[in-house]
Formats: sequence, C-alpha cells, structure tokens
Amino acid sequence: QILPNSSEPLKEVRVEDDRTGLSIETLKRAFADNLFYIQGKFPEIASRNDFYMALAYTVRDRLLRRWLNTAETYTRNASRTVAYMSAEFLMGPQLGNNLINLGIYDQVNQAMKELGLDLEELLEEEEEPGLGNGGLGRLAACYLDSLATLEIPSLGYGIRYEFGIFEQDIKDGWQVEITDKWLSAGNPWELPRPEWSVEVKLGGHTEMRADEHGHFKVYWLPDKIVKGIPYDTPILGYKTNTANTLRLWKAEAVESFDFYAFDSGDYLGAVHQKTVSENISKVLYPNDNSAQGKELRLAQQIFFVSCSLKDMTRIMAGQNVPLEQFADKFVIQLNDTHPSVAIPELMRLLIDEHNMTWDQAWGITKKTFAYTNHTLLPEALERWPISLFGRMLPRHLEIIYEINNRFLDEVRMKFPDDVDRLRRMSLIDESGERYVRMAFLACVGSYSINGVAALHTELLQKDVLHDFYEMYPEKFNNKTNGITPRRFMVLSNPRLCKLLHSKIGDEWVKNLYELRKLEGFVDDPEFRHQWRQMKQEIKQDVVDYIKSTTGINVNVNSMFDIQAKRFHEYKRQHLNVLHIITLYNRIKANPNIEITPRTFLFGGKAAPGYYMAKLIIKLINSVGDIVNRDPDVRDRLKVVFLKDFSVKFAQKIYPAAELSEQISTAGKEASGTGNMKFALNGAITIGTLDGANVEILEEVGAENFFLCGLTTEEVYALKAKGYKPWEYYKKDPELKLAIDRIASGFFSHGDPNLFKPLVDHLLGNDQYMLMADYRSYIDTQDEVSQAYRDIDRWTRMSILNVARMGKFSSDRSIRDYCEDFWKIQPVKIDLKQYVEATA
Ligand code: NBY
Repeated sequence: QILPNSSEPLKEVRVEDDRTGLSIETLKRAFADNLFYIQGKFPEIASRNDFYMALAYTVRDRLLRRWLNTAETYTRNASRTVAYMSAEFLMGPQLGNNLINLGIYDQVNQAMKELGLDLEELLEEEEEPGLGNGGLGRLAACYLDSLATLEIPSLGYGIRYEFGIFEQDIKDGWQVEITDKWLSAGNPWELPRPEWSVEVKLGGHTEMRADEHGHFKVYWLPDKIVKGIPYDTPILGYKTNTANTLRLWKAEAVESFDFYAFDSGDYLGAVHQKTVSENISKVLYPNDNSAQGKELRLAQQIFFVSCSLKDMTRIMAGQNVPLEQFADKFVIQLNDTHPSVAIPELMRLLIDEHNMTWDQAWGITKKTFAYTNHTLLPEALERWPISLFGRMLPRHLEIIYEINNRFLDEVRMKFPDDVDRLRRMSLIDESGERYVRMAFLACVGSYSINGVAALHTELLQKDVLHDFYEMYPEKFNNKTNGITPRRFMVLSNPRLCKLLHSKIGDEWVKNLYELRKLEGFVDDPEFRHQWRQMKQEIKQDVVDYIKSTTGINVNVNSMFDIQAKRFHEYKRQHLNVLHIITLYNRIKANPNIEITPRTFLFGGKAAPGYYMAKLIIKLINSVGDIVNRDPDVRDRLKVVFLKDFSVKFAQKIYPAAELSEQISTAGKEASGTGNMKFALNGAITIGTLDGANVEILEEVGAENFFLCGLTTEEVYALKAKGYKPWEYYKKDPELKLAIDRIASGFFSHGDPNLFKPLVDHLLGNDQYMLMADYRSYIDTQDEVSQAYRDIDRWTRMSILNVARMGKFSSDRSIRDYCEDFWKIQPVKIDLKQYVEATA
C-alpha cells in the first residue's frame, strides 16, 4: 500500500486549477493569466476590451466541462433532441447571463473588485450579437435558455450573420442606420468547428438518368456550391450541469471552385466567386413582419437549413442511429416559415442521397417537423415567385410540386367537388404571377401547427389557416409565448430580486409561479414602501443615463410611460403620440391644469425601407423638441427617444417602467413578449385585447390592467360595415385639435408637408384604426393618471402584476412543447463522474 491508511487527505487536494477553480484567488489568477497569454497584454496597457476578453475566457473555461459532458452524454445515450431552426437568434450579451447561470456572479464580482476593476463596466463592454429583429429572434433565445434549464437535449440552428441588426442613430430626428460590426473586437463565446463543415448546392438543373441497376433517378446538377462552417456557442442552463449548443453557419467559398477558376487563369473570377459565396451569411435582413422576396434571402434559408439537416444526419451516423429513425432522433421546430425549405430539403436528402422511396421519406418528414406561426399580417406571409425558386432550387421545386399533387388529392378525397377549396389551399398560388406559399408548405409538412398566444391561435384557425384547420384539426395547438426570468429578472433587475429574496426566497427563478407568494405581502405597508423605494432607485439610474446621453432632464417623480418595440403602424406608436399631443393641448389651453407628470420613453428600430415607420420616429422627436422646451409645460411632460434599442439596453429599461404601452390594433399582434417583460418587472399595462395581453389581463385581474380599444370582433365588424376615420375626427374636438396640430406644421417648423403622409393616412383609410380607438385610449389614460396619484393603489397593482406573472415564464412554454408534442424527456448531466475520472 502506497497511501497511508487513510486517503482522506488526498481527497482534500482539489483538482481545482486556473481553468476550473471558483475561489476568489483562483479567479483572479486565471483572469491575469488570460490577460497575459490570450490577449497578450499587461495591465498597464490593457484596454477595457482586453479586460472584458480576459474575464470572458475565464468564464468560458469554467463552462467547458459542462459543455463537453453534455455533448458526451447526449452522444452516449443517443438522446432524442429538439432542433430549433430559426433564421434569427437575438441572444443579448453572454457574459452576465453565463455568470448568473453558472451561479458565480458574486465571486467574480468580488474577484474583479479586488483587482480594482468594476464588473458592471466590463459587462457594458460586451458587443451583443444582434442576430435578430425583435420578438421572433428573442423568443428563440429565451427558448434556448429554458431548454437548457429544463435539461432538454437541444440544438439551436441558424445563421452566423457577419452584420446583425443595424445600429440606430438619430440625426435631426430621423433614424439613420449604421452597420453592426459585432465581430470586430472578437467573439470569445464561439468555437468554430471547421471539421464539421458541409457543402450546399444551389442553382443549375435536374436530369433523369439510369443508375447502375438501370433504375431511373433524378440528378441535380447545381451550378454553385457553397461551404457552411459551424460556429458553436454554449447555452448554459440555470444552476444545472447542462450546456446545450447554438450552432450557427457561416458561408464560405468551396476551395475546388477557386482552384478551377485559378487553373484557368481567372484569378479575379475566383476571388469574385468567393465574395458571392460569403455574401450568403453577410447580413441579417432588417425587416420584422414583412417578407422581402429577395433572392439572397432564399439563399440564406436553404443554406442554413441544408447545413443543419446534413449536420443532423452526421450526428445520427456518429451514434449509429439509422436514418429510418430520423423522426425518433430529432424533432425539428420551424420558427416561422423562414426555415420551411427544410421540408423539401429533407425529402431530397432521403430520396436522392439516401435512396429512400417517396412514401418512406414522406412518412419520416411529416413526423419530424412542427411549425410555429408568428403572424397574421398578410405582408409577412412568405411567398416565393416560382421563377426565382426554380432558378435557385430546381430540385426542391419538383419535390414541392409532387407534395402538392399528393396533398391536393387528399383534399379532393376529404372535400369532393370543391374546386374553390383546391385553389385556395394549393401550395402554389396561381392567381397571378405564380408563387410557392411557404406557410401552406409548412402546414402540410408538419405534424403540429401552433400559434403563440390563445387569441392568435384562435384567429389562425378561423382565418388565415382556416382551410388547413378544417383539413387537419388535430395538428393545431396553442403555445403561449414566455420569457426567461433569468435574463429579464435575475440579471437585469438585481434590486427587485433582492427584495423578492428577502420575502419569498428565490425558488421563483426556476418556478415562476412561486411569485404568487408575494400576494401575502401586498397589505404590508412597510413592504409597499420598500417596493416604491426600489422603483425610485431604478428610475434614478435611468434619469442619470438620459441626462448623460441626451442632456434631457427627467423628473424622477414623473410616471415612466414606456413603449419599446419595433416601429410598425399596427403597433401604433403614433396613437401614443396623439395622447402626448392631447395632454400638451390641454396644458396650452389651461397652463394651470392638474396633470400627472409623465415621462414618455420610446425605443425601437424601423425597417430601413419602411417609410411610414421612420416618419413616426421623426414625429416623436419633433413633438419632443416642442414639448420638452415649452415653458408652459413646466417639466410636467417629457418625451425621450432612446436610440438604438437592443437586448442590452432593454435590460436597463424594463425595470424602470411604470406604465407599459401595448396598444396594437386588436387581432394584429400575434403575442408580444415585451408586454410580459414589463409586467414581470412591475409595470402596469395599458393595452388592447390583443395577443398575449388577453392572457396577461386574465392572470393579473382586470383591476390591475388598463384595458382600452376595440376587440378583434369589433375591428372586423367595423371594417365590414365601412370604416370612416374622418367621422371620428369631426366628432371629437380633442382628436381634431391633436391632428390639426400635426397637420398645421406646428411640430415641423411651420412645414405642413412633413407629416402630411401620416395625417392623410389617418384621415383617409386608417388601416390600423387609430381614430376609432383614440377616445377609449385617452379616457383610459386619464384613469391611469388618476390611479398614479393614489400611490398606494398603484404600488399594490405593481406588486400584484409581478406576483401573477408566473404563467409567462418560457419554462412553462417549453414544458408545454415537450409534453404536448415534442415528446421529449430531460437528460441529467453528471459532472462528478468526470471530475473523479480526471482526478
Ligand atoms: O414574434 C413577432 C410577433 O410580431 C410578436 O407578436 C410575437 O410575440 C413574436 C414571438 O412570437 N414576430 C416577429 O418578430 N417577426 C419577425 O421579426 C419577422 C422577421 C422577418 C420576417 C418576418 C417576421 N421575414 O419575413 O423576413
């Protein structure tokens, strides 16, 4: 025996080293090591980014064990896996979230302090990956967080855009777009995996040829091949050992093509080819809720979808799972129709490259895919012109025609002699120029179709997908969206979390329904006082921020009334502006009028090509210029446009909100998720009966929600009987005065033309019915002002909103997906086993 009689002392020796240890001393040493050996800097010449990078690598080292163990466990067990396919992942900064989920925020904070650094400042330094537009992309990110936290084997698949959503600047009140060079300082969170690169074919034509057995087969002869290189980012669960993967594809040129051109002496041609290939993952399309129909966009879609499917077949081969079991090994969730070419692409892979029969391949395909719809807006439903589609994806078009033929036969069987139904349901729109209807393709190729809030799912079934609901009622289901409380509470609102911790512990972080326990404290005046105190401190931070970035003085005692979301006419930021102008008019008419002081905060980007949305931004800034300076206003109203709204910025803003503006035209906002983030942070909602507002109202109670506007049925009915916006203008003097102010040029240096398009829209057709909802909105806002003056009432409402938001955790959404149709179980990751093996 080599060891003394007891080996206990040896167990005391930790395998803790500078890459794993969590003691303050080890963290400091690891940080210094990374600064020196990775950044190549000593402290005196290190930039803030160097310090950020050194810390990021320190944290990354500490999550790699979890990441590798997770991958190893999934491989060994050949675990059933969710593949979440999305053209967008709006992840937000990674460092803070990883510190929270690893449970090492406090240690690292202390270690940095001892090194004379400020963790907050280092967190600020991170350039966020803005690889999404808004709700849809952020939902994908929240879902990855919940999947990892619930220990569900999953992979996110998307595109590694070199340029994400543009940065927004405001010049003379107008939005200006700036390229988002998020990768320029390096990205410490991704690992390239070139050994798992794949090739994607594009263009060319197909041919029927006999194979070696004399059987005829289709061959696709592409005229272009692009290489996809995967870049992996770890997705940590909250205080679990699970670290899943987000795999994003970067497009590069295939070497063989370069060599070919190079051999023939066409050097510049070869370089050009390289540029064309790399363009595919160059930039995120900056539109939300409108499809563009651009060739490059279709190339992006087939590119990432084809890379991902091939990656999945590689994974199966590595685990010795036969391809026949594809639908058992993977469920593919389609985040809207953007990845829906995956349906014909999987068919093509199985038939053309793996020699399956049509029926075999189709059997697998329709058991694999599930489709989430995010919109009812007709302009957001993707359709590809047949000519464009056929040019880029000739083989996929053939497959879609075949799917369509068989599908229409099915429709004929179920609904004989209904020619109009066939025309309506065909995957090919033949009413004019011919198009492929991607939403219909997704419906036919998926076993599940879900909307993102109860009302939205109901409207899908009644309206946009009614025929498909009649055809396949069993496929339809609702999955109300959710948000992750880790990022949108624990990380972003430490003050609220501290207060919650003192009263109800922190079970709620993993089980948000636990927040209900707060209801027991709502009658405690001391608690309400602390609640107000907390909100006040958060507001003060934002006041300071606004002062330092815009020079505007904001009254910390005014109500923080916030609308933060993409600019779109259906979201009706201009209805909010009409309220501001109305209050302003009241002050001008009677400068001594009693008015609840308010600060109106706006944040959000407009699609660069969306003229009306950009004009609304200009209007907000123009109204702000007048209102903020008018001495009659006496600081009772302030209008602030917070430029360049992002996930990082949102995290600062949600906690400070008191009133959350959710005022879309009923029936237009599929769900909304900002509405949830605000309410979870103690803001009260003023909103229409739209999207998830309906369910928020149901949860928090009507007495804790300011409801306004028409219902969806009323919107439909009013449209049907003939809507006349002009009538509302004529009959409501306050509305008339507000519109006239804009039309007169009062906010545009006397120029009546600047906002004329907006005014004409509102008085002419007013597609989104602002005129119809104006009076109800204004009256409800007056109630809001009243309620705010009753400080105890308001505080109670705020507390009860937080207490009753349990339903809106993305953990609940993901559990519903798992149980309802993913049919997938958690897999526990063991760390000890590994540590002992290495020890
Ligand atoms: O998805 C949003 C919905 O508007 C919102 O109500 C919902 O809460 C959220 C999550 O379910 N949709 C959205 O963000 N859509 C897009 O960003 C988007 C982006 C691109 C395109 C279409 C829609 N496109 O066709 O290119």
